[in-house]
Amino acid sequence: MKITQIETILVDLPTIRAHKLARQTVNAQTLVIVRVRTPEGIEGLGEATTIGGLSYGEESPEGTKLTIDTYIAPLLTGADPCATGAAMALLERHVVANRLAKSAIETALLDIKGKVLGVPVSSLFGGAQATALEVAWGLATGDAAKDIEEAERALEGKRHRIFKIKVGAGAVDADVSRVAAVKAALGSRASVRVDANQNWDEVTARRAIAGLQDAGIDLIEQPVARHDRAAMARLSRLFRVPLMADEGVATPADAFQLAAERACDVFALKIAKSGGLSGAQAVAAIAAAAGIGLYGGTMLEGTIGSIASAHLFCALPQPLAFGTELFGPLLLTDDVVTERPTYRDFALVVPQGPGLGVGVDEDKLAHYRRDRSRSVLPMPQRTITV
Ligand code: MUC
Ligand code: MG
Repeated sequence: MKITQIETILVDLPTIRAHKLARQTVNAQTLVIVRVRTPEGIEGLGEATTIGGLSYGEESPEGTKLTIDTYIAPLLTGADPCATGAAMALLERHVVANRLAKSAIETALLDIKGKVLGVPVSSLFGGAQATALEVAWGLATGDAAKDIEEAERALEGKRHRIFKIKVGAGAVDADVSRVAAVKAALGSRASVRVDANQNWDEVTARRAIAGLQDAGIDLIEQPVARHDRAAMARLSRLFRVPLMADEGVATPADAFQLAAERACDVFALKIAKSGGLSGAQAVAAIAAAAGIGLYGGTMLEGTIGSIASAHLFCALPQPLAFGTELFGPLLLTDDVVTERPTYRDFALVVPQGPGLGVGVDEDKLAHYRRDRSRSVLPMPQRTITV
């Protein structure tokens, strides 16, 4: 079997509400959808998605498309799509970094391999150990009352009972009060965490974490700059509440350094950051060896990227002690797949079909692809409310 075509499509999808992070507000997500084809008619799907253009990570959606079209597609054309390790090693030799692009490609190859073997992608990583994964919701309205209202609705509908509040944009004391108000309203019915997305310096982080710990917050995500492992180490020694690295842990080498310096307690695992499922699996292995906890993170991907992550996460030998945040499909008003994911009893159900178990809805893809229309308005008659 050979790869004969690799197609990349930019897709713009609006979000259900503004999602306010420390450094950017997300009103729409741009997904790079990758379709890898073989002459036998087997197609593999992948997705590369980042947050806020170039304001969150080093790769933009447009740059990712260009990288795949110009450099990766010619390298892989003619290669065996089922030899996923060999294909990724070839990319590693010829393409430096560009991990979003590599993640989308590896996902598509694994989708083909799963379809050829008639097994779900999770089987290619040792087999699913869980059929569903607990999913947190990101509270990012920037307003305590609105956050509480959202959280109450999620609890009521058994959708989420873990909430991650975005902080770091405003004054530190106001952030702490806002988070404390949400935690006070939800009490022991929910786990409340925060993500500062690198936006505090160490002194500000010390002040914030002291207040957050007192308020009963369960996890502090990336309080300081991603490169500042020394500050992370000092902060994690100072406080009882666990510290999680997100932007600071992408590659296995990052994971090794953080583990060696014991600079955090938890890793946010993301296939996009690690250049694919195998890279994220290697990060997870380092976490297991070092006694570091795991959280299944997201780049706010749509269905394809979220389900790819779920296949790896459910197969990891070390359970995700802090759950996952694969809520991207719930934040988007619509998607380009035939079936959007099922969320029930606080968890995302991992599809059981061959490969990813996800198909493309050609009408929706035609509607949302950027080269057809620059509009990001949802298809009014077909929008699914999740
Ligand atoms: C991040 O840094 O965690 C994931 C969930 C969310 O609300 O924002 C993203 C990025
Ligand atoms: Mg984060």
